[in-house]
Amino acid sequence: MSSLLGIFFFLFFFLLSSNISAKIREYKWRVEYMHWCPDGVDGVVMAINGNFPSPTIRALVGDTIYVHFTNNLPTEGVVIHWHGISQSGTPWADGTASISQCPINPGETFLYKFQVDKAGTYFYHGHYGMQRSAGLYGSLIVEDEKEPFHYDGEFNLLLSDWWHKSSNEQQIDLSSKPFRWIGEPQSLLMNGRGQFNCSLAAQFSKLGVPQCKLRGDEQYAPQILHVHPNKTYRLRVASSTALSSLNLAIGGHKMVVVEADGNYIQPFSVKNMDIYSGESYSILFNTDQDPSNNYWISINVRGREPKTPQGLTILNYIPHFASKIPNSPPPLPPLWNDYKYSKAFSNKIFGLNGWSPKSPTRQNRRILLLNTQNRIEGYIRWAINNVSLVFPTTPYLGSIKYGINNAFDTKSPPNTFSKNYNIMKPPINPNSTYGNGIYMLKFNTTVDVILQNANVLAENESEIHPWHLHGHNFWVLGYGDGKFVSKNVEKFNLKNPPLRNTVVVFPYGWTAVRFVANNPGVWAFHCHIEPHLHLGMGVVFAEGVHLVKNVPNEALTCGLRGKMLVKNKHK
Ligand SMILES: *[C@@H]1O[C@H](CO)[C@@H](O)[C@H](O)[C@H]1NC(C)=O
Ligand SMILES: *[C@@H]1O[C@H](CO)[C@@H](O)[C@H](O)[C@H]1NC(C)=O
Ligand SMILES: *[C@@H]1O[C@H](CO)[C@@H](O)[C@H](O)[C@H]1NC(C)=O
Ligand SMILES: *[C@@H]1O[C@H](CO)[C@@H](O)[C@H](O)[C@H]1NC(C)=O
Ligand SMILES: *[C@@H]1O[C@H](CO)[C@@H](O)[C@H](O)[C@H]1NC(C)=O
Ligand SMILES: *[C@@H]1O[C@H](CO)[C@@H](O)[C@H](O)[C@H]1NC(C)=O
Ligand SMILES: [Cu+2]
Repeated sequence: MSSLLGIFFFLFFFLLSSNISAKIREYKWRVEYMHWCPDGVDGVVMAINGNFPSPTIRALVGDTIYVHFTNNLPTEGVVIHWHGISQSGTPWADGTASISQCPINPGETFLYKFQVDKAGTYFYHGHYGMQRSAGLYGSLIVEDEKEPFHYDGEFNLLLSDWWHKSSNEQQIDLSSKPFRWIGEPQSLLMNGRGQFNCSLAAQFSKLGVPQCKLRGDEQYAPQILHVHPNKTYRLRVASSTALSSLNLAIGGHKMVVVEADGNYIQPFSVKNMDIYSGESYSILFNTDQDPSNNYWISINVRGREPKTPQGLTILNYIPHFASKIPNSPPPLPPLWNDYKYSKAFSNKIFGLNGWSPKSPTRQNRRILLLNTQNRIEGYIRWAINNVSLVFPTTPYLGSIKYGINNAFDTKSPPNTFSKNYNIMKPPINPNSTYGNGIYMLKFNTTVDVILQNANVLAENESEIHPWHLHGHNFWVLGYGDGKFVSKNVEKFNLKNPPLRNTVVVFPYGWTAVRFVANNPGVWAFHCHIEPHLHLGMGVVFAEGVHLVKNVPNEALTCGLRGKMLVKNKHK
């Protein structure tokens, strides 16, 4: 019923204004738990209006999105983050619990209202606890009539990883003493569909896994991509994985990468590509291969020793038979720990001249953020400059805007880490603490952040961390190996750095980004690996909060702000 209403609203507004002026696109959504079978094993997912993954929003640049979001989860709060949307003027709609709003209580409806001011491939997802891992994600696509490339048709793949253990249990495992790691995912999903106990490519495998049927209406049956020969297609791809870094390939077809995180980039051609959690890309491919054959589309785990079967679906040329296994094995992915390969891919991405704003030539402030894995009171945590982020009960946006005292630690976390820290060796680090202090950025200033990777608690191990910034894009100025030193600045790319909202930090390496603090609000900057954020791997920036206007009361009525409103009522 609600999804029908959604379609009705959509058609209504679509027909109402057939000119190019911006539209309102209105949706009525309810989120609930639902039995589902994402990979051949029955489980429970978080679904919106009965859909897993959640419904796709398609809009035109400049449109305003209204989502009447009802929480039908029996006992948990919920929020939705619109990943990659600037939320300029609507920081309360960013959908981050404890930062931009209060969790929406069971039974309540919250209205998300925001403008999509930039074309691109985006997605949305839960941002409270580990609700993204529970399957709360969907695609958000913003179109523009003017683009720097041409294509005849398009597809959309939302990538994710899936565990058979519930996200609630995973969350408890991670917060336990002794620590219990969640392990590698059972399957990789494309648009919510994967195969756990069978393989589409069984005939090419020596592992003796059973062959999956290709025809069927199973909930986990792969979505086959049907193409016409001699055309150009756009493949939109976004990664909502909880843990996995991925490599994507289309057997027999070259891919030209043209968009990253909603920003046009200088096109470059590859035979496979890396995609980290929180990133999105558009690639173009030509259907120039033998149309009588079918081709694999595959995703493989990178950066962690793979214990998860590759995710597969099929590219089929119309009018040939779709349910036919390709006649050769799936494309061979790069070795999981071939970081040189991954770095080469990241270093091919440049901003497209004339299509994205230029980076300011100098910064006003540089913040160095060292990530370490620590033990705090026997619990395993991640810390940034010795502070492991724990969210306060009163959302920062409310406590800052309304000047509420004691809502969070007003002392700013450290701007840097000690020069003699050995990133190759995890020192005993008794100084790490839980904290909820934030970085106050002077409005309109240019900020550089250097993300510094280091060893984890185990010897000789360092992990990939894709960092995502809310409310802004940043320019990626460069990557390097080892410890960042000030002369690395000389090698920053100020000519054509790509603009993005998510960037990877390679093992034992650093990554430098630059952004302008010109979006009034409070914004998370964090590792997009869900268990890492849960264990404290993030920071919070605030800028120009006094300029924030028109915050709906229901966004921030909880914690100390809730008490304040009750008190005023009784006066
Ligand atoms: C494997 O998948 C089949 C359906 O194809 C199902 O009947 C069976 O129960 C599954 N086995 C396991 C161990 O999940
Ligand atoms: C596609 O283009 C090739 C080369 O131009 C041509 O030989 C072929 O017949 C075309 N195929 C179709 C189905 O149009
Ligand atoms: C902890 O930090 C404080 C202040 O930064 C410093 O004085 C102290 O030496 C540190 N302790 C250790 C064990 O490094
Ligand atoms: C973090 O803790 C270590 C050791 O406990 C200390 O040497 C270092 O100075 C601390 N760093 C910061 C930024 O406080
Ligand atoms: C912020 O910077 C922009 C560009 O330099 C300028 O136009 C604007 O007036 C500034 N706003 C404030 C409030 O300083
Ligand atoms: C870690 O690396 C060092 C230097 O390469 C080596 O000597 C040591 O054995 C390694 N430790 C482990 C546990 O692999
Ligand atoms: Cu991480």
